[in-house]
Amino acid sequence: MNRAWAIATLLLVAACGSTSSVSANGSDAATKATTPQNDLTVTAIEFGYDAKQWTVPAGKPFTVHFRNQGTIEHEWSIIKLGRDIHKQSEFSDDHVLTEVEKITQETVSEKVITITKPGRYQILCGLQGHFDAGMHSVLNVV
Ligand SMILES: [Cu+2]
Repeated sequence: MNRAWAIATLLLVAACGSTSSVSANGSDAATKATTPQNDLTVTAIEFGYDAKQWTVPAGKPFTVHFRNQGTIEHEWSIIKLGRDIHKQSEFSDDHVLTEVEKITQETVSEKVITITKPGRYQILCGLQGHFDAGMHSVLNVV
């Protein structure tokens, strides 16, 4: 009986071990993208962000740590639901729900944001030409 328990425990440990090794080889990023986070680190470069999507909880504050590792200014703007743009020329400040204002290279800006309404929000850099160059992602609020 004791021996059987010992084997069961070993199998459990082995199962946990294999789960974490799966995380290490890439599914961690995918999980992070779909599990609500209340602490986001976002990195910007020319011309894009380090993730295609992030997920945050609805109605609760989350903190964005916005890092610019590019060589020019960038920003992280959340677009109002239903106001997604498809090209830069459609963009105006009127589309912006809230944003981390533009920062220069090698700087970090932090902002605490609460979005009450769940949905799929477009994220973009509104600086001239950056959207058209591919600088946009998605924020899922769940
Ligand atoms: Cu930009």
